[in-house]
Amino acid sequence: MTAQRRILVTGASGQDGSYLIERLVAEGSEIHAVTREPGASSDGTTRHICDLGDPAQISRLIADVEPEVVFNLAGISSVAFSWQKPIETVQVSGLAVVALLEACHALQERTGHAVRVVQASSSEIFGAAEHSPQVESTPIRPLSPYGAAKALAHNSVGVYRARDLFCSSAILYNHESPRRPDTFVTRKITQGAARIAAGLDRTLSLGNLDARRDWGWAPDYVDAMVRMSRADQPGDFVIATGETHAVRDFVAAAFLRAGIADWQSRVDIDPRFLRPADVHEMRGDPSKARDTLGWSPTRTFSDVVNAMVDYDLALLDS
Ligand code: F7E
Repeated sequence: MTAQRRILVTGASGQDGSYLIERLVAEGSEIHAVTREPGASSDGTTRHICDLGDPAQISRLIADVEPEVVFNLAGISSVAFSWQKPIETVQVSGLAVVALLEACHALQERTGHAVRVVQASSSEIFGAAEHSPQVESTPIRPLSPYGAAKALAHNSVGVYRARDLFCSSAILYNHESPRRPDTFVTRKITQGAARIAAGLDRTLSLGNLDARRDWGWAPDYVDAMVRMSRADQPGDFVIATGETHAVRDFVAAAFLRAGIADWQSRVDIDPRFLRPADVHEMRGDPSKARDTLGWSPTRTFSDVVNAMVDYDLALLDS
């Protein structure tokens, strides 16, 4: 894999954006980091503010920066939140991607230099999938506003690929790390378990414990997207571990790591955390990524749980 020169990363302040930028800066690339609001600039990047709700701002940004590679990691990433803000979700996670692809295509036409785009797609596009595991050709049937927005983006990547833009979709399954916000179930659980172990809280309130997810390690998924940006051919790639666990398995493993064997007495179900519709099981088959990109996950489910719990215990200690 060879490093590219000028790279633009949207969603720079998120979990994946932060891991990606650290890696690309270490490789010596010129990084343009895009965020919605002004904030401290990460070392070694040029910071840009862009409102993804405004297609004109997106085209101006691409025309000004003239990137060789774009990683689009921005948008609303919480499925739960997308039920409260469905229109905003479609704007920033769907329509904004069309604007971005159009701007990259226009840049390529104007300069004659190829532009590569990697879109952070999602397993939520498969929603009501009839079969597990899902593969790249599994029918797209979203069940949430988030999934519908991501499906628009995903399909648009296919449209622009047919227009000779090198653009790829990483169909990312759930991927976690200590940088995950606690609006997602994994971090909520690991923080909750650590707080209960430290005597700060008595119980943790959750929603659907039966949902099964294919949980991987976020830096691995960032590595897959880098590989996609440097591959010979663009395409769609399922990025997953191929294994699922129920939310209750995550709870049990996290509490045990925090030193609490009887998690049942510490967890209650609060209907506020149930969703109008929730995909029961998502499991991806990453064979294409393994065979084409040489990618495979480096951490198991237990590794992920333990790393997150250990981080949250240490955080409370300090
Ligand atoms: O929920 C259940 C919830 O919010 C996982 C995003 O990265 O992955 C992520 O979306 C499961 C669901 O992630 C609570 O009902 C139970 O079944 O951590 P989550 P998600 O919705 O799967 C996909 C692939 C993405 O693309 C998204 O960007 O856990 N659950 N109790 C709960 N979930 C939350 N958030 N909070 C609870 O209290």
